[in-house]
Amino acid sequence: MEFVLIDMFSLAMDKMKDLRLEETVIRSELFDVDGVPLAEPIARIWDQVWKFKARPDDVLIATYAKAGTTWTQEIVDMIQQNGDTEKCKRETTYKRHPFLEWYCAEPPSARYSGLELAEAMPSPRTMKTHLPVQLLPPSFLEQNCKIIYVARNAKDNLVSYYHFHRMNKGLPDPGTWEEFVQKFMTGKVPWGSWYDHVKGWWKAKHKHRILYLFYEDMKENPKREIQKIAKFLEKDLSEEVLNKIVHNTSFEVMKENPMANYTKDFEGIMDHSISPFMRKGIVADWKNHFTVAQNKKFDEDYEKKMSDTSLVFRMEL
Ligand code: PPS
Repeated sequence: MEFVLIDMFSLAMDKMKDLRLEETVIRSELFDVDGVPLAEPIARIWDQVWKFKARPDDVLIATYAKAGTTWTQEIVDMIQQNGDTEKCKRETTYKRHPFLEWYCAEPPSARYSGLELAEAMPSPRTMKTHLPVQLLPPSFLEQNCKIIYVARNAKDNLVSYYHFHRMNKGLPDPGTWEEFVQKFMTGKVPWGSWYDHVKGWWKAKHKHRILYLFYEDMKENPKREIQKIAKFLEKDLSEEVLNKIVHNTSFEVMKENPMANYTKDFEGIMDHSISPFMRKGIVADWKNHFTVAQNKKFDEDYEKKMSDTSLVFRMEL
């Protein structure tokens, strides 16, 4: 009897917690900025984002959301700190590297302005963005900043984005899995079309200082890809430091690192009990989500949308 009472009490507490979250956090709407849907707070400050002044020694990590940003951020920081894990734990990922366009005023516990953080940061700065290349503040290209772009195959990117929408109340409601697949295919998701994003940055890499990487290559051979990043950043790493970076940026280690796993950020916005930020970190998880019919429809549409690019993705290893 006692057990039943306690259980009912905890259920009631959970319910109250849910209600509190719903009351304080209203899921964001999307607003069109030059044809790209962005979260309402970003659209509101768009003029300031566009006018952002990059400095020549800035490094920018650009990705479509859920393509491996946080992983790349940790790799870059570890390279810059010459493998010193303590220095990399000075702050959470979110604060070490300003998320350029992200703006969130409410709730106060999750207040964040990427612009303010970046402007106050001494050089050399490393920043993150999910903007498609046509919305990148022009100063980054004018200043010839180094940009690392990471792309992930569409199906795994979609799966990761779906679970992220479920757990992150800063994003619109994803609807059902079926509905979300449709939204992704039509680009009606934050930061817009995956297809335009990966193709746009791919085209830009021919003209600008952009290192274009793939999540699948990083999974296949992290050491090789970390070496590529180090070379791009003009950093010499000893074999010992390189191995240390490989180890400390593995999914298993990062999942347990509170400075990289987002458990210390976005209190009341991200609910890791619904789906952890560090969810699976694998290639081909899409096979556990797509039905045969969904896969067929997706492939047909994919072929059309990707027919005008030389860009090729691996959907499995
Ligand atoms: S965000 O919110 O856009 O910045 O998310 P992002 O960091 O781009 O992507 C999150 C996904 O990357 C996985 N991840 C990793 N995979 C492999 N190795 C490491 N070290 C790693 N760190 C993060 C994370 O688990 C998310 O993918 P899914 O498929 O959801 O697990």
